[in-house]
Amino acid sequence: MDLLQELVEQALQKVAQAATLVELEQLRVQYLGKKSQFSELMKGLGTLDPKERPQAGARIHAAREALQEQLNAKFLQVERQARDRQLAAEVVDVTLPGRKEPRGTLHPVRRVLNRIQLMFQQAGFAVVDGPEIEDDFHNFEALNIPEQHPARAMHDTFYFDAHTLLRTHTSPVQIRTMEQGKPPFRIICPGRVYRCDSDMTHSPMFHQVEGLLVDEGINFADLKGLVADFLVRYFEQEVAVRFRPSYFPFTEPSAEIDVQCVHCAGSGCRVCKQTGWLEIGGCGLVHPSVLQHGGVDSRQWTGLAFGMGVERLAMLSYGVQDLRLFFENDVRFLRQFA
Ligand code: 2U9
Repeated sequence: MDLLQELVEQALQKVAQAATLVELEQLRVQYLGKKSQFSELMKGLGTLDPKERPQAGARIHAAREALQEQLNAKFLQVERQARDRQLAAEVVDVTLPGRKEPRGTLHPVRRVLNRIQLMFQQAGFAVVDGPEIEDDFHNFEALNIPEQHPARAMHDTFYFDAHTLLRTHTSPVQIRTMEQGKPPFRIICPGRVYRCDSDMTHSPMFHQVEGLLVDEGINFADLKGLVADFLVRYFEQEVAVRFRPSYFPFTEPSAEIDVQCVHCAGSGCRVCKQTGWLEIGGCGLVHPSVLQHGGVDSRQWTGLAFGMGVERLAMLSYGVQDLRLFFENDVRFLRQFA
C-alpha cells in the first residue's frame, strides 16, 4: 500500500507537469496500460491474505480511478490550450477587401443583336431562329433564286453537297415560318450566315437581322416608315434615311437603305467615303412567288422584308474600322465593351 501511495503521487505529479497530448498519452500507457505498475499491483492481490484482498483491491481501484480522472481533466485542458493558441495565431481580418472575381462582358455583336431584338419585340415582332445548315430549296429556290440565277454566284456559298449548304442569309427562316404557320406574320430572324469572302469589311461568317411582315394591304410606305423609325431609334439621332432603288430576286420593288453618316452628319468623311451616306442594308416588298413558296396566298396577303448586317451596325455604333476585330477575340479589344 505504501508502494501504491508512492506510485499515485508520482503519477499525479507527472500528469500535472505534462504539457502536450503526446506526453499525456505516454503517461496513460505507463501508469494505466496493461503492463503498468498498477496492473502488477492488481496481479499481486492474489498473494495477499484473502481477508485483506477486498480492501486492497478497492484502494488500488480507487487510485486508478483518481489517476484516470486527473488524466482526462488534464487532457481536456491541454487540448483547449492548443486550440486557443491556434485561434489566436489565425486571426482573420474580416474588414480586408475580398479578392475580385474577374467578370466577362457581352461581345459587341451580341450587345447590338440584343438591342435590335428588344426594339423589334417592343414593336410586336417575334424573334425566330432556324438551322444554319440549310437545303437548296429554303436558301435559294423558295427565294426566287433558281439553279442558274446569277444571284447564286453573288452569294459565294459554302456547299456540303449539291443540295446542302451553310445558309448565306437568314431568309430561309422566314420561308420555314411561313410554311409552318398562317398569316399575318411579324417576325425578325437574327443569326449567323456564311459566305466565302474575307477582307476588311467581309468575314466568312457574319450576322444578319432580317425582318418579315406579312398582312393584308402592306405597302411600300409601311416599309419606309418601319425601317426609318427603327434607324432613328437605333442611332438615337434624327438621322435622314434614303431608299435607293435596287434589285433582289426575293423582293419587288427593292431598295437599298442608306442613313446619313452618323460620323460627320452628312458632310463627308472617311467613314462614309466622302459620300455623306452609309449603306445599312436592303429591303423591299416580298415577291409574290416567294409568298407562294411559303404557302401564303399572294392575292390576299402582301409583305415587306428587310435585311441588315449586324457587324456593320456594330462598327458604326462603336467606331470600329476593321470587321475582323470582332472575330479575333483579343481581350484587349473585347474589354472595351464592358
Ligand atoms: C423573305 C422574303 C424577303 C430580306 C432582304 C435584303 C433585302 C438585303 C442584305 C443586307 C446587308 C444582306 O447582310 S447583308 O449583306 N439584305 O439587302 N434582305 S430584302 O428579304 C426577304 C427575306 C425573306 C421570305
